[in-house]
Amino acid sequence: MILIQFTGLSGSGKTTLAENVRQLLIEKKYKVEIIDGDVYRKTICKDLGFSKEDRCENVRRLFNVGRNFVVSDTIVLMSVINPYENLRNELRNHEFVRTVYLDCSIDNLIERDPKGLYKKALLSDNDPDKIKNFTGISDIFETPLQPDLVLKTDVESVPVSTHKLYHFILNSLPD
Ligand code: GGZ
Repeated sequence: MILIQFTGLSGSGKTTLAENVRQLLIEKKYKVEIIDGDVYRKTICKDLGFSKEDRCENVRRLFNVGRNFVVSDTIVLMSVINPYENLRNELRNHEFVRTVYLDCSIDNLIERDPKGLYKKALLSDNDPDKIKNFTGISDIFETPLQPDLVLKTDVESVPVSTHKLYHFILNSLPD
């Protein structure tokens, strides 16, 4: 089966699109597993923070979880920020991996900010509530140079992005 490595900033729609597409695929009787960074950071990745080293370790651990599902005939949706081009390329070397970039402008993310994380990332340095090393604000997100699919989640609606992703996955499945 295949593993979709999402890449995109916090709030760009990774979780929403993964859940929508999972539902559609389940209706078609496919086995689907969502591996969400935010969820696994509370379990097997709870020792990890947001340094470059920890983010890479996080993505590698989740990928190893994912590949075990791939061999058992499951479509894996790996929903993580996944900010580094080198590491994304390392994963791309596996023929069962596809890269989907959720492209959303930082202005739009700051405006939406459903969890209030951007607001906290933008606080002044001496504020105790400030989130440091926040991707897109005070930490790097390297624009993917060779994604297999780009979804412009700030200009297209959730149903449109869901539809595109769903058909992309169906077309990517092995015979
Ligand atoms: C980025 C952070 C940070 C910092 C906490 N930078 O949108 P969310 O809230 O629910 O999911 C984000 C999650 C990022 O974890 P990932 O495992 O996807 O990141 S990575 O691939 O870079 O390892 C966000 C929240 O954690 N969060 N602090 N500093 N996002």
